[in-house]
Amino acid sequence: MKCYYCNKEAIEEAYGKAYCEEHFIKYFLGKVRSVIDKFNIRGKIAVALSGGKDSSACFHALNKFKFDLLPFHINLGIKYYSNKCQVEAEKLCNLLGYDLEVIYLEEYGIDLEKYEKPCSICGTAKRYLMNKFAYENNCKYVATGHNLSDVVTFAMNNVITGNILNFRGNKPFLEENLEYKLVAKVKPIYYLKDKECMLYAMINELPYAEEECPHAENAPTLRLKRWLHEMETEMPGMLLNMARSFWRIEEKIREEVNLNKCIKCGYASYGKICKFCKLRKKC
Ligand code: Q46
Ligand code: ZN
Ligand code: ZN
Repeated sequence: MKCYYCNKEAIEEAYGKAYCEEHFIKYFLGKVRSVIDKFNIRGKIAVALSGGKDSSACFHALNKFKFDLLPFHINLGIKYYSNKCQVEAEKLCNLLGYDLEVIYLEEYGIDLEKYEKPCSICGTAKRYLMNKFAYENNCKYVATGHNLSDVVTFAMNNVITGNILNFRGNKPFLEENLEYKLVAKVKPIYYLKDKECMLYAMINELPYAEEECPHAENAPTLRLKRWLHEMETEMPGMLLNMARSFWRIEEKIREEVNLNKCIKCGYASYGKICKFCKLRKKC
């Protein structure tokens, strides 16, 4: 198959067009640019690097657009896995000429290994620490490497588990609310699928950890994601339509949410004490 834009051999197909390596990179960066332009992203961005392919691709793409970037990594303290992730995030920063700031979850008295089902604890802690880091470092935004596949899988999982009122993270951009110390959140690779992020990382030879978190093994969300990708192959554009639908639902629900300030830490909370402070041993 030939590239839609030139005569070279195509390496990937997206939405009915085939792309050679060069034009695939342009397609990828174009999708990132569309988020930047749509939400008028300007200013300092804290970039969360998990060590995985998606956040590596996200950081590399943002760096191409010459933003003022502050990369950071949250070391989750998960045996054999977290240190490997940190090493890969450090390698990427060295390659692109940045210093990596590292936050250790352990320093907050939280040990994920103690929980039978650590993922929701992990999610709460990551969301809290990302925002705190960006806020304390005067960043206007925090950027994460959530892609289209992740967003739709996460939303579908919320639907499946009946967690619809906790519906969030479906939009590529969430405004700041500085009264509650909430920094704006942006997902620059929102319009790109898992496979496309992997391809971008491979073409650019970006360091990333290939290992999955041990807690992700056998997670129903992995099977759900595989199923969604199979459906996407049969119905191209399905993931994007689903993401847009979830995005609209979230906008409707958000209007009804009341925020408070956590009485312990002063950051945003739905109750008197935020979930993160409840998790911490010493507060
Ligand atoms: S939530 Fe769960 Fe992931 Fe945290 S404990 Fe591992 S699998 S890393 S995205
Ligand atoms: Zn081409
Ligand atoms: Zn708190």
